[in-house]
Amino acid sequence: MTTRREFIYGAGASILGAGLVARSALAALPESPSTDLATMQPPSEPSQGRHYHPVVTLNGWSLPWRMNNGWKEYHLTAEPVEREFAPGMTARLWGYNGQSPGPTIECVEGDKVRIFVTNRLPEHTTIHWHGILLPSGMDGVGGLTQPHIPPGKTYVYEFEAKHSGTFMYHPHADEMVQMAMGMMGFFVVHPRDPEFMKVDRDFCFLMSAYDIEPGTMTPRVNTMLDFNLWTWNSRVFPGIDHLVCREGDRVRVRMGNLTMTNHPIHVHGLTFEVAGTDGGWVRKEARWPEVTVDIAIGQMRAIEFDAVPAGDWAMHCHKSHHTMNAMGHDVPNMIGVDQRPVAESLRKLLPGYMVMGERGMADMGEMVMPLPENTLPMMTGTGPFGPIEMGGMFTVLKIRKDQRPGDYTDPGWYNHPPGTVCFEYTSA
Ligand SMILES: [Cu+2]
Repeated sequence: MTTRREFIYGAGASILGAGLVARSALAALPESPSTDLATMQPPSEPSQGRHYHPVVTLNGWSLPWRMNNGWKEYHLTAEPVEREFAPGMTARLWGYNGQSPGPTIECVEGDKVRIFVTNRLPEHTTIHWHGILLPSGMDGVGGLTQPHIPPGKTYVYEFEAKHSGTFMYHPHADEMVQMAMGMMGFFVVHPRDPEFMKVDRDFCFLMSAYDIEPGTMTPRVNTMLDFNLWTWNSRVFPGIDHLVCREGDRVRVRMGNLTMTNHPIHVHGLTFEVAGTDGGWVRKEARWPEVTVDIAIGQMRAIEFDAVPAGDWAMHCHKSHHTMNAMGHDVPNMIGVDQRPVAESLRKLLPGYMVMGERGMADMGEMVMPLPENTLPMMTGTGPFGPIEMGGMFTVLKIRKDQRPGDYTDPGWYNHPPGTVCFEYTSA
């Protein structure tokens, strides 16, 4: 993908610069690149148009664009996709350009943006540009501000990106189904002055939730609240990218919530400020320090912090049911129940039957038990000290002294200085 993106950005710059493109080619639709990868693509500096510092989409990528007579042109294709939630589980979703969420769209304040939307779904759709100030007729509400885009058709949205900030896109057509199927994406408008609120690393992800019965691949779309997979960019722990930083970096994390409940996002090891909301940037004197920010349904928040000190710091939703995977929801509460007599008789019928949960559920973090195909353990992941016992909306903020600027590769687990790890008490 990286090569492809560089090719598209680079080719656009050189060919347009040389004035060699025929009018007919410019009148044609821009390419609608696609990927089947769920791995983070490194940020790609723009080679044309106003300069900006690109964002990094966890387990995702940004949509290439081309310049056409002063317009930035993008091409989204709404279509059925397959998304790996974590190794061992893949879902059949609807998304854009090969993935759910769709690619991040990046532009600069003042840019004139033209977005072609091709519908390859079995039903009609639209795209609403959530939070962006634009003409009413470009707002993407099917029936209210435009006719729906029928299957097989391409519609065009045109607007000027008037203010910088953190936005999202999603359908406003059969919304319950299309959002439950994973149709959404991030939209970042960078400030006109690249030095304004400049950061060293600028991460983004969208929260979405799915109800996928273990052993199946397609979400149940009528579920209102009882989802069993809580995702960041349609990924669950341990499949979510780590946020890798160099010690001392100024870091921004942009988050949007398109689930049906709020998510208190908690970061260990440091304090942060809410630097941006749905409506724009928060003035320095109006911010206060936090370690948890609650992100309500439909909201976006951009938090900022100095990446200090070095370590492996958990970052997760603080609703503990949102840091578990699908297996957890139908397990009866057995805490304090002596199951041994029952287990004895059950083993006669089911050899190998295991007693679970009578001393809590931590056993499940290390238990190797047969799972239905295409599902994930409820509590999973292994760290340097043993099972991490998490799932869902959990990842690790990795701050390292020797991480190179701009390097997002995983540095491995933190090497704790001697004497800084908690230890067992022995009377000796
Ligand atoms: Cu949550």
